Amino acid sequence: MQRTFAIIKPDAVAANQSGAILAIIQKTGFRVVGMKQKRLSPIEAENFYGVHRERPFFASLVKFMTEGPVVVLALEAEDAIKKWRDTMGATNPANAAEGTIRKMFATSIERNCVHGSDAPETAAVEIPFFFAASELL
Ligand code: FUP
Repeated sequence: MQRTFAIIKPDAVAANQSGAILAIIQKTGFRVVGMKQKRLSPIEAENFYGVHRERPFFASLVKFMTEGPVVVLALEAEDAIKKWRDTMGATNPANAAEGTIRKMFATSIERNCVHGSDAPETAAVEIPFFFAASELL
């Protein structure tokens, strides 16, 4: 079993799509190990996306990620990291495959409705960034 970290981003929460996305998550066979709705502070968003600090889209990305509440999730499944990235679809919804969450709900490369860890080392940082051990059930 492997764990990954997911975010339902502000665009999807504001559009009341959290339930639909959660239904896909559960139907796809993930166990929800941790879940909460919160609003990211600018510092949290900047640190979470720290690897992108020098990229031209960084300020806009931080503004987007803090514009309203998000749902943060720790998900468990066999091969969870790849499984969740396959379920999300490509970063740019224009390139996302039919049936993926980003194809269904994302409106642009920035407002792309969900996040997922890209590697085990990333998941190992991202899960404790948002969850205390006692919140992972
Ligand atoms: P992903 O792993 O699919 O979330 O994609 P990246 O780590 O490459 O990018 C992280 C986030 O930065 C994306 F979800 C959206 C944002 N981004 C942009 O806004 N513009 C870009 O050109 C690339 C990424």
